[in-house]
Amino acid sequence: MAEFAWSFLSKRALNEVANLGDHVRRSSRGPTGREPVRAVRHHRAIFISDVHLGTRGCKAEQLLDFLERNQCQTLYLVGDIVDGWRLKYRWFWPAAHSGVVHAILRKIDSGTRVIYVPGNHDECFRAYCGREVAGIEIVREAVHETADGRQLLVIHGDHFDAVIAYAKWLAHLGDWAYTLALQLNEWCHLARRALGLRYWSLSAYLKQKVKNALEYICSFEEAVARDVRARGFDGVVCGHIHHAAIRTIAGVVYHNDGDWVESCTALVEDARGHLEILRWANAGSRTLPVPAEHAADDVPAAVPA
Ligand SMILES: [Mn+2]
Repeated sequence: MAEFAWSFLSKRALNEVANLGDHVRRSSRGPTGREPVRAVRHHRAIFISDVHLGTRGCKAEQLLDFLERNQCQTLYLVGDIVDGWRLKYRWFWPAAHSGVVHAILRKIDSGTRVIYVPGNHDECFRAYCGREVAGIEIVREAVHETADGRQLLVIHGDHFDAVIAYAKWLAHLGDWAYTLALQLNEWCHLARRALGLRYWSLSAYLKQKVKNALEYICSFEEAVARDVRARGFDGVVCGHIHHAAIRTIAGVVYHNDGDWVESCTALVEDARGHLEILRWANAGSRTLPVPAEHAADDVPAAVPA
C-alpha cells in the first residue's frame, strides 16, 4: 500500500513539478514582466501543516506566496501536507499544488533543512520514517530545540482522537485507560486499512457529533498537553484540528500551526526563540501578514481532518 501510494503520488506529482519552474516564475512576475520587489522575512523555524494538497479546499496560491516571502533555517511540515486518501479516489492536482512542492524543494536547494512529520491523510509516507526523500527528512515525530533552549515535541496529533472520544470515561479510569485508548485508535485504523475499508476520520465524526466544537478543540489541546508534559517536554507543536493557537496548558506550551484549507496560518520562531502565529490573510495584495497572537476565539467551520 505504502509503495503503491508513494509511486502513485511521486510519479505524477514529480512529472508536473518538472514542468513547473516556468509557471512559478511567470506567476511571480509583475505586469511589466519585471520581478516585483518582495519583502522577505527571515525566521529561525517555520511550522506548517494541514495543507491538504490534492483537494479543492487547499489554498495553494496563498501558501506559495507565504513560502516565497518567508525564509527559515528549518521548515517543519507537520502532517496532512498531501491528502493521499482523497487522491486515491479522485485525482486533483492543479499547477499551484506542484508549485508548493517545488517551492519546498527550492528551499532545500538554498540550504533550508526540511523535516516532515506525516499525518493521517498522508500516512502513506509514514512507511518512510527514518529516511530522507528528495532532501526531506521524514520522521514519525521530531524534537525542536528553540533558540532559548526549550524542547518542543513536534507531532501531527491524530492519535489523540481516541482520547477525545472517551474523554469523560478516561478521566475516571486513569492513565492505563488513556494509554489503551491511544493504542486502540492505532489498531482500529490499521484494521480498517487491512480490510480495505474506506478512510474514516474519527476526528471529523467527533466534531459533527459534539454540539459544541469549542469543547472538541479544548479536549484535543488538553489531551496533547497532558501527554507532552508526562513525556517531559517544555511544549508541543501540532496540527490536525485546523485551529491555530498558542497557549499554556498544565505547565507546557501548546502550539498549533493551524491549516492551509481555511485559515492560512503558520507558526514561526524568531532568532530569540519567540514563537508566533502568522495569518497569511491578504495574499493577493501586498499587505503584511497580521500576527495572530494566541488562539482566536472563533471556532473554525472546517472539519478537523
Ligand atoms: Mn490530520
